Amino acid sequence: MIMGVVNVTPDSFSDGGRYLDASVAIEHGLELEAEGAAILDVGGESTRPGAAPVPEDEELRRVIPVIEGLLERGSGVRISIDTYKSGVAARALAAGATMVNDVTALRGDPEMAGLVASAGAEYCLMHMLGEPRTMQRDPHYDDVVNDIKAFLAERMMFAAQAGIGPERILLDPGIGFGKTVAHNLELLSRLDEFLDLGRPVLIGTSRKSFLGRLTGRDVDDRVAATIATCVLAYERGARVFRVHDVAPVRDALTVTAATVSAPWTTPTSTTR
Ligand code: HH2
Repeated sequence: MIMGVVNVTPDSFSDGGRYLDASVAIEHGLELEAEGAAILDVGGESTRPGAAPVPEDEELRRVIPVIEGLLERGSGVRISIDTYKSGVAARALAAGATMVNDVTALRGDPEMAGLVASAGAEYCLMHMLGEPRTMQRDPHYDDVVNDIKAFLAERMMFAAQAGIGPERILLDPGIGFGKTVAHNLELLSRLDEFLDLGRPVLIGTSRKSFLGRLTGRDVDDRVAATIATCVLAYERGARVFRVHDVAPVRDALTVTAATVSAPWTTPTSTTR
């Protein structure tokens, strides 16, 4: 399943300012849907290291018209709201979103767990070390995979106690959120270990800076690098892919999925 990113922000690290206008963001979301996104993740606040916090009323002003507009224009896919604020999540769910993507894993707002529980929403539980302002300052783990697995397991228990059953949870190790390049690579390489937690794994590598560090490419030129990580993550068991470039990732994952899942069938005849 591909989750297409719809950032309604002036300052997101890769597409800040491009979709700040609601009508442009709606068009963009519909385009990602036509390219094969099964989920649209609408966000009104950047989480990049050092990003400025956005007041709730401004975040609402950015995201609610986009969610409403997508549905008015006939969007038929799931809509996820990328926020840690319960007030924003509540309005987004009322407007038609069905999933909350909260990078604080229920630690950012004490009202979030109760809201998600009572709304019956799906919930993406992501690992982040510290907070966006400081997370990239010398992050340390004893064992990056085991530490993050323990964190996600604890957060799943917390969610369950609040009434969010495990069947509604997606797990995300949080690529780039308080991680060095080496941490990100180890997480990808050992991604299959997260399957022990019994929930689908979501991965967000799209255009991220570790890909720039490895390839020397600017943020707009990291599609090939993003595809490499998605293909590898699929092979290691990830099933939800949060990306900006839906069409090329979809092609790559279609071929990957057809290749790794026996029995092999041929959708259309091919001669070479
Ligand atoms: N990455 C970003 C934002 N939200 N959510 C999840 N679950 N997983 C991620 O890896 C993830 C996320 C960062 O990407 P982007 O939205 O493009 O940038 P910004 O935070 O600057 O808006």
